[in-house]
Amino acid sequence: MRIKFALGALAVLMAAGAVQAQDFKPRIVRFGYGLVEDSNQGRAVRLFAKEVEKATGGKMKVRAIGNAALGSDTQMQQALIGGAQEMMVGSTATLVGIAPQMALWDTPFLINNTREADALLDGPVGDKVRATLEPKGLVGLVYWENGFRNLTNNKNPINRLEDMNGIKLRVMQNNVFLDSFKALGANAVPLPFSELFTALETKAVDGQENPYNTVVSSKFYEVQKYLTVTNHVYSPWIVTVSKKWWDGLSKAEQKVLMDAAKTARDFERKDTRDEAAKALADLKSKGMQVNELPAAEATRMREKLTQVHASVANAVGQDLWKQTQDELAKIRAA
Ligand code: TK8
Repeated sequence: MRIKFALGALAVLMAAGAVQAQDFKPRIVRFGYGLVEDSNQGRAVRLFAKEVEKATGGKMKVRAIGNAALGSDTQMQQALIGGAQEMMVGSTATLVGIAPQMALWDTPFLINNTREADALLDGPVGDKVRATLEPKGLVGLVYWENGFRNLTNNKNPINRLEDMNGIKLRVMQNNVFLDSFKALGANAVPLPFSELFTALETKAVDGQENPYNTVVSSKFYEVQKYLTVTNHVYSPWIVTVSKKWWDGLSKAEQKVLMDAAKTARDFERKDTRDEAAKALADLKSKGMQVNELPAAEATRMREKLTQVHASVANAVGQDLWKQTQDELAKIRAA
């Protein structure tokens, strides 16, 4: 009885072993990201790494490399396309030059809350935008949360729209962001994220805009005095894979990466939201002066920013724009 069981178990193990040996090759995955290790991005990449190693019995090893040590978002994107790096997570905004439909996610005030964000990004619209990367040499696996963006600066508190006048504001390297902040009267300067802290520290720029989490993890509170709650846009991150490398993987390996990216996504969104809920109090205690815009001024800002909607619709195509509005209406009614 005992021997029979042991033999049976052995046969099962051998069969599983045979499948595994064939499906998973020893591989090193260089996975780059822009934020520091102690950030929502870093924590999620480390979870992803663990999941992949577990699922492949240690065959696939993920090297999580943060702090833009492999380059800025745009440099890493090019490395993925060329096949010099396997994976990354970063902004969708810097992908617009490669896949114009990504500009959809830069639309100010498109998404009102995280429920809408998850449903839109994980639904047919998110899938359609993601798919536009493949012909460009990138495979977009899933969206993670960067978050709702808010303004910080070192010049003066923003209480009225006019307070934006002449503020030298770093924006992501993307026309929608450039146009949006020009429309608000700021002097918008596109810069890679990896150069941002130094630019703020040396006062090459006066301000920037990013979710609370990043203001905390990147220690922008050390070099920025004022924070204005604007929630002007919800930014996703996207986990991407070099298509050159992806195409050489077995179906089982591809599935492991996709599953791990999803598990890490669910963890990351919760982690980001928990952290964001505490971040404002944290930033105040670190000495930042925080203000909410008076409602009338928020409306004025919103009106200025929604002026860029027509050009986003043009850039991404009217069909996709309409599908997005329809999808959002459905999500809001649900
Ligand atoms: C990190 C960036 C960052 C983004 C930005 O590499 O550039 O401001 O919000 O999260 O992707």
